[in-house]
Amino acid sequence: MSQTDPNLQLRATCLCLGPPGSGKTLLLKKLLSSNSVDETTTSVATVGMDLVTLRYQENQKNKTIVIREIGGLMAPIWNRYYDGVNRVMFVIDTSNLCQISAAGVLFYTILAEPLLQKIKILMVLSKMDVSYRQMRNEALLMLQSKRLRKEAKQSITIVEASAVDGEGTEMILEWLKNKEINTKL
Ligand SMILES: Nc1nc2c(ncn2[C@@H]2O[C@H](COP(=O)(O)OP(=O)(O)OP(=O)(O)O)[C@@H](O)[C@H]2O)c(=O)[nH]1
Ligand SMILES: [Mg+2]
Repeated sequence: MSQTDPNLQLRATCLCLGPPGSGKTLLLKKLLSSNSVDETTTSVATVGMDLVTLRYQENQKNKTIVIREIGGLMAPIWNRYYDGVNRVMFVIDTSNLCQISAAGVLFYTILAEPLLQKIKILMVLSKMDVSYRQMRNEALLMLQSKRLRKEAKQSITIVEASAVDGEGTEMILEWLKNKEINTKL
């Protein structure tokens, strides 16, 4: 029930962003098909962008969500794709604390972007299968997540996830479908 369709480019209203190697491609693959990813699955850096189309049924209607992943190395030109966007999934690798401040800078840039003041943001703490709680707490502290959630204009939801064991994927799908989700973070 899923496919990547280059003709749907203009309708991508959700962006998937985050530093290089933070786990965007693998997570999107997992969202498309939970059986397609396990610990042996590998991915290559996204040069340019990828489109992912999620299809599902709700109240007997067919619905489609198009997500555009733009590779972390493309961060200087992410802003070319902000027009018409109403959601951003921002993926941060919590197992790599060396990258947290770079992730923070990119995240703040998104929060400050005039075109993105009214969007919903999902901060995805990825690779939880190789991270652990203390690292996650450190990451949230370094990102000043509590303050951000209080002060940012955007609604920010935080979720822990793993493309390898599937943690958090249900919540991400619910968020994409615009359902309220309750997270402990
Ligand atoms: N253990 C573990 N490894 C992961 C997970 N997600 C991604 N990886 C690994 O992390 C590396 C980078 O993953 P990608 O999904 O390609 O990262 P990306 O964010 O798409 O990177 P760019 O496209 O370069 O911006 C790969 O070697 C993946 O196998 C995860 O949840 N757990
Ligand atoms: Mg990628």
